[in-house]
Amino acid sequence: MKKIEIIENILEANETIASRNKQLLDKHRVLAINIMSAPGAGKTSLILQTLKKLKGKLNIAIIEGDVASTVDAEKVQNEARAVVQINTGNMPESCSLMAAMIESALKDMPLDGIELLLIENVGNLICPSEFTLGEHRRVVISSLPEGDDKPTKYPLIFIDADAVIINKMDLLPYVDFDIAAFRRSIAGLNPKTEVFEISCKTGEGIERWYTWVLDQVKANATRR
Ligand SMILES: Nc1nc2c(ncn2[C@@H]2O[C@H](COP(=O)(O)OP(=O)(O)OP(=O)(O)O)[C@@H](O)[C@H]2O)c(=O)[nH]1
Ligand SMILES: [Mg+2]
Repeated sequence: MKKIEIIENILEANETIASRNKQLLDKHRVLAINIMSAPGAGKTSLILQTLKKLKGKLNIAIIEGDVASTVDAEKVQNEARAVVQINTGNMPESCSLMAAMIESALKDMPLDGIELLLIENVGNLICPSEFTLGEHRRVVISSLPEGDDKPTKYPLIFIDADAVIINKMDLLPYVDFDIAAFRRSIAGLNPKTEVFEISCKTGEGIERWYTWVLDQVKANATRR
C-alpha cells in the first residue's frame, strides 16, 4: 500500500523549506538578511542607502516582497546585482513572505556572484515573525512616527531580531517618541540585539549600520 504523507502544520512545512534555503545560501556563501517593519518604516530606503554605500565593496542581490506592484523593485534595480520581486497577492495568508517564495526566487539568482542578499519583507509587524525564510540575520525597523510602544504591542518580531533600527531620527523634534523608553523595552525583550538610531533621509547614524552589515558578511565568509 502506498503511504500518503500529509503536512498538517503550515509553519512546520515552512521551516523545512527555510532550512533548505539556508543550506543553499550557505553552499554559495551568501549571507541573507530579512528586513521587516510596518508599512512605510523605511525598508526600501534603508536598502537603497545600503546599496549605494556598499557598491564596489560587495555584490548585493535584493528580493522585494510586496502584496502588489513592482514599485520597490524598480527603485533598487539599478543599484543591485540582481533583483527579484515577489507579489504575495491580497490574501489573508499573504501578509508575509514565506520560505517557498524565497525558494522560487533563489532559482533566478546568480548565487555564485553575490555575497549579500537583502530581503525586504511585506510591511507587517505580525506575520513575518512567524515565517522564517532561511535567512541568517533578522532586522526590524521602527520609525519615529509609529510611536515608541511598538515593542510592547508587537513583542514577537523584536524578540528574535539580530538588529533593531530606529529610523527617521530627523523627525525627532516633531514627534513624541521616547528613545530611552523604546530602548528599555527592547532591552527587556531581547538584551543581545544591536540597536541603531538612523535617518535614511540625512544619513545620520547610518555608518554604524554599514559597518555591522560588513562585519556580518565577513563573519559568514570565514565561517567553517
Ligand atoms: N523623514 C524621513 N523620511 C523617511 C526616512 N526613511 C524613509 N522615509 C520616507 O518614508 C516613506 C516610506 O519609506 P520606504 O522606504 O518606502 O518604506 P518601506 O518600509 O519600504 O514601505 P513599504 O514597502 O510600503 O512597507 C518614504 O516617503 C520615504 O522617503 C527618514 O529617515 N526620514
Ligand atoms: Mg518598501
